[in-house]
Amino acid sequence: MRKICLLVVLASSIVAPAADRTPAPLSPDDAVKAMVLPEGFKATLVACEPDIVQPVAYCFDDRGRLFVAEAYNYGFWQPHGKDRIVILEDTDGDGRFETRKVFYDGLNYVTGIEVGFGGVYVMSPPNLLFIPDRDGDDKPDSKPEVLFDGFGHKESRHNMANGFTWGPDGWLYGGHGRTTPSDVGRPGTPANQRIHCDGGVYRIHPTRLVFETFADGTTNPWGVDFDDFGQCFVSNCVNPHLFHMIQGGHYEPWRNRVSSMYAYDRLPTCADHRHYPPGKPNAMRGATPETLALWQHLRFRLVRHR
Ligand SMILES: [Ca+2]
Ligand SMILES: [Ca+2]
Repeated sequence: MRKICLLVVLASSIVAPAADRTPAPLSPDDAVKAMVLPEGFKATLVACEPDIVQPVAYCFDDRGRLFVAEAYNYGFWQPHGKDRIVILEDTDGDGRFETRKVFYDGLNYVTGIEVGFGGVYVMSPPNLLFIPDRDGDDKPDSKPEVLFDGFGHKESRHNMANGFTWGPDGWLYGGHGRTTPSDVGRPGTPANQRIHCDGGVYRIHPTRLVFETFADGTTNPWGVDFDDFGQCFVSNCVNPHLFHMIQGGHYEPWRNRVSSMYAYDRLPTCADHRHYPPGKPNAMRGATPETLALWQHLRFRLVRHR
């Protein structure tokens, strides 16, 4: 069966100085044409600047519309941010999402979104928010509700909790990096009753509002999804890059993670992909690009290293 990848492609308006030998960015259409894909895959342009800027996460609602989180604050956490959630729609069905509306503006350091249960779930460390829109008019019914807090954001601008993906069990899943640990609970939860999370996969129950870790380990997983058999996979931003996650499992690399200190063994990557060629730790910083794509049903995330 022919598989079709939907890609969100951006083109930067920044023009490199004459002295800089870096080639100018491709136009969105040319960027799609330049992509090299596995056999049977096809890339099409869905949306581009100026309709979306700095997209950090996206999802589809039950009307086929595209919800995109724009990370204007990326790199500098601020108590009051400028991140946005925009809704794109392909009204004529030609594959280009040409209509755009801002659903919410003024969020801080958004790292994940998903729609469901009459609203939008947003990861915005230190908070996991729910922005209700139960009447479906694309206007928030109220200010964001803080479902959970305590997600780390001070130790690093990376490695934060992110998300989201609905699991086959109805829980909402997300990834969590190692160097920005969290102590999660409902607002007001005492410190000694919070759940520590320092890497791996977590999940929340959307109606009982329970948070729990699903698996420990990895380094900085961005992109959690399930195959047709309910098996969980993550794409990990740093080596190794792909893991098959089993509930309760502890995963490499350990990196002195307290939560996996007494594990009988730590599970390895399920891929033969290497971040660096053997014996050439800096080779990928040169001219050889390396690409890893994790197919995820209707979505996929692309991680590219140079
Ligand atoms: Ca269209
Ligand atoms: Ca509303």
